[in-house]
Amino acid sequence: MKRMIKKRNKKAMGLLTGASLLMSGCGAAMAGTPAGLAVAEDECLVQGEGAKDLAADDLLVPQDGEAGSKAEQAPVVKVAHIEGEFSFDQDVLTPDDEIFNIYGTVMTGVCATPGFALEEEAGSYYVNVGGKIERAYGINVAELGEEKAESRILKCSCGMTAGGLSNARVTGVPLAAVLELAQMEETVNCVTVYGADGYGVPMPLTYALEKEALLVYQVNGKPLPSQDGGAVQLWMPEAVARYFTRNITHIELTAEAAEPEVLQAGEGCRAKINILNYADGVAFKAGETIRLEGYADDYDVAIEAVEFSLDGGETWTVCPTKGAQTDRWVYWQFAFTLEDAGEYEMTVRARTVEGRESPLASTLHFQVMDSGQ
Ligand SMILES: Nc1nc2c(c(=O)[nH]1)N[C@H]1C(S)=C(S)[C@@H](COP(=O)(O)O)O[C@H]1N2
Ligand SMILES: [Mo]
Repeated sequence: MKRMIKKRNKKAMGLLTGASLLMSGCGAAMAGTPAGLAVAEDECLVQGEGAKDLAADDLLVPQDGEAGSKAEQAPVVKVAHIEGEFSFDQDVLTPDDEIFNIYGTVMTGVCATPGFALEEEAGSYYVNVGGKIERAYGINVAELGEEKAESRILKCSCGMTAGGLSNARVTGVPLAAVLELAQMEETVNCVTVYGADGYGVPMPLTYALEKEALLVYQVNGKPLPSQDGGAVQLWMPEAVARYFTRNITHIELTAEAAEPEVLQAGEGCRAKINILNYADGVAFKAGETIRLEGYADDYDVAIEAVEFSLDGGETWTVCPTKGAQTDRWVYWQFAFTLEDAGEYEMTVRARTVEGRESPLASTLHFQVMDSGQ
């Protein structure tokens, strides 16, 4: 199943906080682009070949009942080489109210702990550190943050479902700063960050330090909701969300016979793509600008292009995402216009710098009505 994230009809872009989307015509290099903001500079290329991985038949299979009945009434109009204005921005943030339930509500039982409560009780920033160290100690992460806090925009991507991706401004203390106080035995090669629910995933210590793991206590400027007293969450840049232990209570440093394997995302969750602002069945007017937006991401592998097809994968318009970074999502926007009334289906997929194409493309079935209607 593709659409794990509930679609919001006509979600206004104003609901997204943070930097606004910059529009740039494909081909038009942006002058005065703020530093750190990646903007597409390249022309979207139209590819003539058919889809390699996605059979056209598969793509046109309606995704739900509603689209199904409509698709039977009117055949889908195919448009080859759809042209449009493409842009992307990696600093668009997931709205606050969604960050804490994007996994918890939609994916209960798949990824999140069932029964995860969103209580706004005062949480504890106190984390204990133990294991193969000279002396165990406790530390108040928020207090340490007064000196050592870092704030950056990061994504959190579930490696077990095709949906489940958020982008947030997080504030926290580097794991390295917390472990600085530990006089570790030389054999230590593994760190496990435990939550109040006993959850913890062992990972190589070198990996956690190289990735610059953060002990986060604020997300989008707000304290994290806490459970059983814990109000700190581990954020691991570029890693699967299973490492993002919530409600941290303690950190254990151990010496394992072999370093634990680094968790990888499932194949079906790679090169994630989603259209976020419309649901199937939406109607537009002929000649009206249709603006689609959504995300693309592939963990520690950069997204190279977002690709659009309005003919079931026979032709693709390839929009490069030059300069896209791996620590944040690629939030894309594609604007186009259709002059003829009819039923259409847009298919969007992502391609990574390693050449991987989204195993699950995202589709939007929509209608264009005569402007007089
Ligand atoms: N304490 C605790 N942390 C946890 C989990 C858990 O079950 N317990 N699940 C992980 C998984 S699989 C995911 S996808 C993320 C969900 O992140 P969230 O805090 O945004 O819900 O939490 C991670 N952290
Ligand atoms: Mo997850």
